[in-house]
Amino acid sequence: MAAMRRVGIEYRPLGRDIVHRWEGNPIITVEDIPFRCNSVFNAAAAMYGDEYILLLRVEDLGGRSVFALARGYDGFHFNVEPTPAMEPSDVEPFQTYERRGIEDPRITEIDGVYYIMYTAYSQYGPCLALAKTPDFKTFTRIGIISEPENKDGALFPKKIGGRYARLDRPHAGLGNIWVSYSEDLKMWGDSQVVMTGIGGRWDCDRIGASTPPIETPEGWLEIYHGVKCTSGGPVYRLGVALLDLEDPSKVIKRSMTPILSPREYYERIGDVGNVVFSCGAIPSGHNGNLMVYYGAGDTCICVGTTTIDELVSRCMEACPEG
Ligand code: BMA
Repeated sequence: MAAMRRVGIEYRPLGRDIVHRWEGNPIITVEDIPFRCNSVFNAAAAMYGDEYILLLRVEDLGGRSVFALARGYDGFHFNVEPTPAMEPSDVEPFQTYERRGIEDPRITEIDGVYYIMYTAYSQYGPCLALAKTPDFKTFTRIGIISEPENKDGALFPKKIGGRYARLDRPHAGLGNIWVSYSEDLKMWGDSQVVMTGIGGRWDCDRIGASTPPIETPEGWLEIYHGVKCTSGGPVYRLGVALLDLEDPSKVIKRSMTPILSPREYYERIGDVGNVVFSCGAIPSGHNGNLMVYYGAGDTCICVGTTTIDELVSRCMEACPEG
């Protein structure tokens, strides 16, 4: 019988997820945001010195998203700054392409610069955009770096073959993960498909990069999200794959089963129910622990822990199509 735990007066199974929810979840809700807003979800994550940084997607009361900064020292407790760190720009060309908000940031550090790849949303559809900060105090935009439709951009933490590399997801309808390269972070190309969802499985309808890739001796470890459309609506889960270090268009292995699925009430119920969606994970300590931050139900932020070894071993499952 599955492990049981007491929640109110009910007992419910803990489930068998590979990412272990923190019992204090959710860690950030709308009550923790110092300004009025609708919801908070899908945070980028990074270490800055000994500070844990989360860049939160906060949806304002009108439905447009901005980014707010949260700081903490243990990875579980955070204080959110009083005003947004980034809002849709009033400077062109960003103004035109961010008119409907900025969404789903991912942070990657390269040589002391923290790059923030995010979705710029406008009436023209979602595009990828890039900004940078040296200190999480000042933020400078670099460019709108894709045509629509593209989202789920995640920059690799080092150059590959002398060029910057990113995972992205062109063509929302098809929803596959691609890799693209750039000499200067502004002009991107040489794009190749990396992974597609697998028919009939948990990720069959759409997939996209979630966290920026993590380098391991076995390959780039990528936590990605997969969508299965059901008669009750889409279900968003997290999975994991290992990509070739020299040529990340090659999938070495991927897990056939999710590492995290919506089960708890805060994942099942929200503005969009049945969603766990990560934009950032932080390796913690020297024993391969990984803090996985994720938005739940498009309404709050949660954290789960796992280890890099555990995720890598999940990728060693047989993968007939991968
Ligand atoms: C995706 C993105 C995410 C969101 C998810 C579930 O397309 O827009 O920001 O969390 O849908 O609604």
